[in-house]
Amino acid sequence: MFEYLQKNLNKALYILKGNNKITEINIVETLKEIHRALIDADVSYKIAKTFVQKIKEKSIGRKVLTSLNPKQLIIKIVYDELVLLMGEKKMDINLSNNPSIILICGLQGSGKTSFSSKLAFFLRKKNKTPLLVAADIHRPAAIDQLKIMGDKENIPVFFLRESKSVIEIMEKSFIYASEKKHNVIIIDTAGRLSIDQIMMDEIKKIHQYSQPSETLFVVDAMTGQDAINTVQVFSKYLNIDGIVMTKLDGDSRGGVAITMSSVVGKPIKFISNGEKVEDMEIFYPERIANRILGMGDIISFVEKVQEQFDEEKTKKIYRKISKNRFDFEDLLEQIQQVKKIGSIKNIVSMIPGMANFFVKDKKDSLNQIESIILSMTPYERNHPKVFTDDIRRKKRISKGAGVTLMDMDLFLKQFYNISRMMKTIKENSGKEIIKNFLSKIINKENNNMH
Ligand SMILES: Nc1nc2c(ncn2[C@@H]2O[C@H](COP(=O)(O)OP(=O)(O)O)[C@@H](O)[C@H]2O)c(=O)[nH]1
Ligand SMILES: [Mg+2]
Repeated sequence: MFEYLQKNLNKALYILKGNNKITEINIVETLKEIHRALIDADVSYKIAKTFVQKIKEKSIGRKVLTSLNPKQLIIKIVYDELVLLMGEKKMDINLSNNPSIILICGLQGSGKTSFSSKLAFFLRKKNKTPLLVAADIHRPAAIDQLKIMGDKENIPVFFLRESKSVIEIMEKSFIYASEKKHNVIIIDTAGRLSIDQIMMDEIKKIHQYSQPSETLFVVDAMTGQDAINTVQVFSKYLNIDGIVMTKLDGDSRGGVAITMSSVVGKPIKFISNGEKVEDMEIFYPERIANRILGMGDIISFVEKVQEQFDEEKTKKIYRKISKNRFDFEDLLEQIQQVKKIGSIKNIVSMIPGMANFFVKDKKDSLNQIESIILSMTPYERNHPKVFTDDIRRKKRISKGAGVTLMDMDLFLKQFYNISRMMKTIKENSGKEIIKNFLSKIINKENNNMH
């Protein structure tokens, strides 16, 4: 979806590889490339310029911490700026009313009807009972389209084939919804080729009558900068609560998606990337920034892993962490849990680049860590510090595990880093700690690739 931007930003960041200091000189080239990557991805000139300026201000003169290299530091700065640009936090839709009425509007062909059925499908999975309402009175085929999509997923669709009054459709659909106890009503409206008076009058009438909890405006990402203009014009007439951006699977370059919310001041709430009913997701600025920077969707990955984790064991580990006693035995347990999930490669493939790493690195880092720990005595497993400055011990283990002394040192360094980090997050919940812990491990491995 954002591969294009991802590829070019990574190229830009590659310049810093191997440098151990950020200077005015080596950053200039990088910033120039970042600027170019943004423009190529259809980010407006003004935004690209400000973006690069901010990266520059934040990076020059910054001390690079010993555990980071300059490239990692810049990635972090770019990441933070991207998240800010995209609106920072994900914005939920308001579903607190019963029924919650969601009004879907947008130009013709933007994807309103498809999105309406996708949203209904999505909400039903969240235990809602949505009703789809066909309120496009201009194209008779619009009813059939919504009906076919609804029927396929067993989602009821309300329509009045003969009616030419949107108000009548509203009125009757609301009565129907209350009889059938639908707690969400999704209204699919008619679009036009461009925003005109007739369309606006009609949508305003629907809006006034239905008093929606949520008004969503659907835009086609493939229309590029025009998508931004359309939202700006529309929201002058009618206050919208959020934007749905569709067709991000097309050859859209993603720039519009990342800049939309800061330009128009309204959040993107959903994105759609295909024609199938499940091709839709909530817009999470942080996760998308992660994907764009090739760090993959680490949070989604971690959550997926976490779902499979044994709550009891998690609690136990939490207790150990809070007593500052996380040791190799615990790490081994974590690794074995991750492996228990089955095909780690499958989960790992959610992270671009990560899959590559696993294929390329035949040693398979998890197995390697596991064999290192298995080569330790129980005493050593419970006393991680015994290895500090004890080269004979380290040699013995590395021999037993069939790894080099360098691998062993790298592993110990990572482990001590993780333990140090854990101390600082003691206040968090157990879940958070495991989440952080895993993403740290994954990040580490990912960082090795850069
Ligand atoms: N590839 C792709 N096609 C989409 C997406 N959303 C909608 N479409 C297609 O775009 C066309 C117009 O969609 P439709 O929902 O009828 O738009 P409406 O006129 O706004 O109701 C249809 O052919 C859809 O299948 C998307 O995210 N990706
Ligand atoms: Mg339609």
